[in-house]
Amino acid sequence: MRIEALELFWIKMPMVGKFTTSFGTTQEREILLVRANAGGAGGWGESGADGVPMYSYETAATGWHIIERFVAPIVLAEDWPEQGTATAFAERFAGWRWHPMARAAVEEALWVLEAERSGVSLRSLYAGDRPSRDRVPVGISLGIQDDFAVLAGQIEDALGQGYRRIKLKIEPGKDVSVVEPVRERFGDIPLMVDANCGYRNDPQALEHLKALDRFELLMIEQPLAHDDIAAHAPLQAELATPICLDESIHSVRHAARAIETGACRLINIKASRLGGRAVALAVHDLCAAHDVPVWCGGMLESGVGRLHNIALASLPNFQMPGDLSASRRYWQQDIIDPFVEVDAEGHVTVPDTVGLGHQVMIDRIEKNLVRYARLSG
Ligand code: OSB
Ligand code: MG
Repeated sequence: MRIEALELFWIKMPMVGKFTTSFGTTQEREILLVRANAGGAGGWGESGADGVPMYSYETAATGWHIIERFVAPIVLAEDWPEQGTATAFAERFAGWRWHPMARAAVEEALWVLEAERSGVSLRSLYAGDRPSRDRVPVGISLGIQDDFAVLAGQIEDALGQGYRRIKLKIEPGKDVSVVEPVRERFGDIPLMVDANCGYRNDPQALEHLKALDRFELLMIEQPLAHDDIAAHAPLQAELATPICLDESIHSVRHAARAIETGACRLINIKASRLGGRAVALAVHDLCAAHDVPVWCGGMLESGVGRLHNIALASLPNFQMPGDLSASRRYWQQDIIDPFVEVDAEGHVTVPDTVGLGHQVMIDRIEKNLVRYARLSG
């Protein structure tokens, strides 16, 4: 099979509210979407990268460059198997060390294209011969707030909407002072924190994080440097609270090393960070074999990336609620129809219709378009 064209859509969408982490604030999200076309069918994928390199060195612009110059020429020149297109792509590019988000966006598009052409759901392709679920529990990720009353209002709303777990962003100086009043006000809710590497230069990281143990959090996500898995092992040995790694895990090898050395007890899976569903699945399976639960992280995705995350999170070792919020949590008008909704029990439904499962609204993409290209052989 030949891929006739790869279309790139670089969009910029305002967020309904600003989102602050220890690495910066996002108010407007730049997103790179890819559509892969063959034989009248099209499949959509999304790069998790933003317009600014903060979480990752990748941006919408670097993704554009890598795909246009290096990935598309190969994708458009080669003959791909009709079944297993996306797997063949992942294998073809597995030796590329970097730019995982650019590769993941193309891989995602090929998964949906393959689902469309085979008349099956994305979920069934992602699951393969593994069992998968019809609905998955969701948590919400809340940014750093200066005003506790604002944060408390957001938590109250989220619990009212059914969210199964609350994640609070923290940084040195905004940890116990945030978690303590939340525990006092909301009691025993499922609660966790994410430091986004914020304690990497804190000489008192251990003391500061140990002070969180008494709040019985589900986990502390990525306290130390992204490039220092090893530093998390002695920290985990001292903490009662499980450490979950996000930014540090870019490969199956990283996951294996983190588990072996006791650097964490949980892993956050983002297919974008890992370079696609193929690696995400391998990390999922490795963790399952070691009894390490995983959960699905998010990158403030549009509906396209959100639906990919939801399909992935239907796999069995995604044992904890994922960052898979409703479309309206981030977007006034998401680019999919219908929007992703969270039900009263805090679940999102995993579509089982053909392809991505929701319609991608090209008029909404065009309204937010920064740059477009159609690359063909
Ligand atoms: O660390 O999980 C993170 C958003 C952008 C970059 C990194 C992270 C996040 C989130 C939000 O926590 C997750 C989401 O709801 O998409
Ligand atoms: Mg995180």
